[in-house]
Amino acid sequence: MTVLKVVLCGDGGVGKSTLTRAFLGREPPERLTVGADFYTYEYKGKKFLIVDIGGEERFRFILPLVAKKAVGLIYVFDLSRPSTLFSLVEWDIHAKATAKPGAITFVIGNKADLKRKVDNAAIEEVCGKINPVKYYESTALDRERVRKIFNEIFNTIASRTS
Ligand SMILES: Nc1nc2c(ncn2[C@@H]2O[C@H](COP(=O)(O)OP(=O)(O)OP(=O)(O)O)[C@@H](O)[C@H]2O)c(=O)[nH]1
Ligand SMILES: [Mg+2]
Repeated sequence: MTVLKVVLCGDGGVGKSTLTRAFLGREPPERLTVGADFYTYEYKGKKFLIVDIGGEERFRFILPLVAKKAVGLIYVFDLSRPSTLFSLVEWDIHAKATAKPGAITFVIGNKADLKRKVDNAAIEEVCGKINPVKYYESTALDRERVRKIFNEIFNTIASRTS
């Protein structure tokens, strides 16, 4: 069986691990991700390898290695920290350098429960450069919605890959 790789990217502390683990029905992470965490997930007869990268600068060297041949890229930023949105452009360039050509990309603005400091124009500008299939907003406080978003993402990836 082919394993379809999906990589979560984005700056440290934006909530990548919290969202991933909520989707998988697990407890929130106890601390920042060191290097990368790997999870397997089966859906519609397809097996996914979910790679949750540590967003800290010092782990950035891992990205081209783990993004290799990825079919899905999920970019997460923090709606209360504008710099995390703008840095997605860099994440995108480096992830797409080794991901499969045409990798299916999604952007998630997380921490919607906090005071919003990113305006829609900025999100549109960044999404214009990245060209995601869809943009979502989430908060880890609503695990049900997080699961919905991720189900939709994996459904899209599953239906567009063979
Ligand atoms: N208020 C709020 N806090 C959140 C949300 N999502 C995550 N957090 C908190 O943000 C902190 C960082 O979350 P992580 O999931 O570890 O972030 P990460 O992107 O995996 O960070 P790295 O592993 O360093 O890349 C934790 O204290 C979480 O509880 C959210 O939607 N709202
Ligand atoms: Mg993490």
